[in-house]
Amino acid sequence: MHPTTFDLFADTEAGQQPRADQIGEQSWVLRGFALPCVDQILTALEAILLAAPLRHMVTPGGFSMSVGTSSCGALGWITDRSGYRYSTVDPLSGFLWPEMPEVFSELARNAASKAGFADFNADSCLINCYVPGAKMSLHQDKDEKAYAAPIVSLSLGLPAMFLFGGFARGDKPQRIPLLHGDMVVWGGVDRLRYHGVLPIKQGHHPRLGEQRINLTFRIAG
Ligand code: MD3
Ligand code: FE
Repeated sequence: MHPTTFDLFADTEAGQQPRADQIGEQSWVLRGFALPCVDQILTALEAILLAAPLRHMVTPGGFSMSVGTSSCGALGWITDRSGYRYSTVDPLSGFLWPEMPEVFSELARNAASKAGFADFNADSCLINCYVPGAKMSLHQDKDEKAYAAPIVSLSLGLPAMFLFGGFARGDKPQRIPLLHGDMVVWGGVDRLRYHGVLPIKQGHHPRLGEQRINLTFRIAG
């Protein structure tokens, strides 16, 4: 499938080319959508990671994830030997996850709205940190209570090659490059598609150094 592309904004700022690429029936890449507020996002993110540091969680099968993770919001996604689930408490600290900053929830709501999903109120933000070589294998997101709401993501730092598959693990995925400031909204019929991230390539990002951070906003509860 070839993505269709069109201008998102009437008032395109000089030097930027905000646009939307349709990658599925109800899935959109909003190129550079977060760039205007990326400094505020990173400031808020630093505070969250002081309270709830990145850690390498263990899958039910006993493998340590290559991606470092944390969360903010009412619910955080966790995994350990007993399974994948959402928890109100950070298992590392025993305290509630840090609150979701308004700049996070507003950005996610605006992105969802641009893609046609009104009133998106995320109760969970998963923070995934990739260093070169880290990856995420093809999987479906099935730990949320309802699949009606979309999922919204923000890519920061090093580029990634996102894999957007079909409804069976064996379906050949599309490869979608994601850059610093890009947002993706997946919903409706595309919500249960297989997806993953190829190993991140070596590189240096002027703002984030040798890492990619992905924020995934969901209605989990
Ligand atoms: C596509 N994270 O945490 S963005 C995940 O870049 C995850 O860290 C990736 O997959 C990352 O589960 C991809 C999030 C994402 C989430 C759900 C999806 C992409 C999706 C559901 C359907 C299709
Ligand atoms: Fe996922």
